Amino acid sequence: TATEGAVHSDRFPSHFLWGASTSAYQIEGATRVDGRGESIWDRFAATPGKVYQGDTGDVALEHYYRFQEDIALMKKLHFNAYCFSIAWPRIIPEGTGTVNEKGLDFYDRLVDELLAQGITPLVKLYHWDLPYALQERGGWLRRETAQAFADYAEIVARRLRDRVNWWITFNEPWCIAYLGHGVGVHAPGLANKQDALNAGHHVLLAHGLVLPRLRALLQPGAKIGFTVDPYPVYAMDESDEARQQAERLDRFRNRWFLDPLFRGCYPDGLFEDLGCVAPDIQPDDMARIAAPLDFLGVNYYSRWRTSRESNALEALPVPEDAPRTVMGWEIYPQGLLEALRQVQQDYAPPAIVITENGAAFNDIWDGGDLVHDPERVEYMRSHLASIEAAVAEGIPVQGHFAWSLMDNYEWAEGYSKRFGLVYVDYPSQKRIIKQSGLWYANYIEAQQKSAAVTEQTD
Ligand code: GBH
Repeated sequence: TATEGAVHSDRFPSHFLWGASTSAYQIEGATRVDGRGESIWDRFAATPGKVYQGDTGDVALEHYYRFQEDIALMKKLHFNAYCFSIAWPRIIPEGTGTVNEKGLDFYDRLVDELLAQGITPLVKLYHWDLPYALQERGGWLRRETAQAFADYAEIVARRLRDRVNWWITFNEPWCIAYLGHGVGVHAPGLANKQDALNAGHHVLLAHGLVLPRLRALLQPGAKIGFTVDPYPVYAMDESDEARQQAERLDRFRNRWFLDPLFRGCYPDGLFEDLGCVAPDIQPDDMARIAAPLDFLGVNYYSRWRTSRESNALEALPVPEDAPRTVMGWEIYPQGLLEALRQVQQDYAPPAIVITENGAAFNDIWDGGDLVHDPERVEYMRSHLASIEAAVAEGIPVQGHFAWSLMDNYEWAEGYSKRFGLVYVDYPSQKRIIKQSGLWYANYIEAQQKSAAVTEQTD
C-alpha cells in the first residue's frame, strides 16, 4: 500500500551519509616522511610486548601514497561520504610550535580528490595519535595539552574550512582515557585509574576549548560533533544487585563522557567506583564541555552483560554459545538500537551519525577477484536493520559508516584482525573487494533509488 511504501522509502533520505571510516595511524604508513613527527603509537608499537608480533604502522596500507586508488574504491562501493582522521604529528610534529606545510598539503590533496569524486569528507581531529613530544611533557595528564590541541585544530580548520563541513573533535574518549591510561593496553600504556580520569577530563576540556574556535572559523551550516562508543549494559538476571551493577557499569562505560558533554557534570558515583578523587576541574570547564554539539558520532560494536554475581568494573565474559567475532566480541545487533534509544532518551542530540560499525572475521583470499565473507554480510544486514528501526522511531540518524574501508592496523592486535569491506594482501598491497563491500554498495544504491523516487513524488 501507499503507506507501507512511504514508511519504507522514508527511512533514509537522499542526503543520508553512506561510507566507511578509517584512522590515520591505522592506514597511512609513511611515518617518517615529509616531516611527520613521532606519535605515541609509533613509540608504543615499537615497545616489545605491546603489540601482537611487534606490528607497527610504519607501512600500514601506504594510504599516504595510494589515496587516489583508495578513493576510487570508495567510488566503486557507491559511497557518498568518507570519515577519516588527521595525524596531529604530520601537522605539528612537536605537538606545539612549527607547522609542517607538507602535512597540511597531504590532507588538502585528499580532500580535493574526495570532492572531485563527489564524496563528502568528515574530518576527525583526533584518533589516538598524540605527538610523542607532548607525551614527554605529560600528554593528556596535563591541562596544557588541551590548549595545544585547540591550536592544532584551528590550524587544520583554517586550511580545510572552505571544503570541509563535517568535523569531529575526538574519537572514543573512553578508549583514550581508560585503555590508554587506566589499563595500558593502548598508547601511552599507563595503568592508573586516577590518570585515566584526569586524561579523560583534559580530552573533554580540549573539545570544549575547540568548539568556539571552530565555530568562529567554519562556514555557516558546518557541523561539529564528538564520537563515543556506547556499550549498552544488560543485567542478565532480575535481581536488584544486577540492576545496580548495570548502572555502575553504564556510568563507567558510557555516562562518564556523555553526562559531561550533554549535562555539564560527571555522573554521581563515578569517581568512587573508580577508587579515585575528582579530576582537576576548574571553573568554566564543565560549561565549556557542555556547549551545544551539532551531532553525536556513535561507534557501535557490542554490548556488556552483567549479573548479580559480578561486582568488578568489568563485563561478564561472553558465553560460549553466544555468536561472536574473532575479536571475541558478542554479535548483538539489537544493542545498537538500544544504544540509540538510550542516547536519544537521555541526551537528545540534534543529530546522530553512526561513525563506525563493523566486525573482524577470518577472511581468506584465494587469489581470486572477490573475498567471501558471509558472516560480515550478515553482521551488516542485521545492524543496518537496527538503524532502520531507529529511524522509523524518529531517532535522528543522519549517516552510517562501516568500520572499516579496508583491513588495517588493528592497534594492539596489529595486522592479525581484519575489519575491512576490502581485503588487503599486505605483502603486495593489493586491495580485493569483499562480498560485504559489494553487498553494502547494493544496499546504498537501493536506498538512494528509493529516496529519489519518494522525494520526486513529494
Ligand atoms: C574502534 O574502537 C576504533 O575506533 C577503531 O580504531 C578500531 O580499529 C575499531 O574500533 C575496531 O576495534 O572492554 O568489552 O569494551 C572500538 C572500541 C574498545 C571496542 C575496546 C572493544 C574491548 C572490549 N573498542 N573494546 S570491552
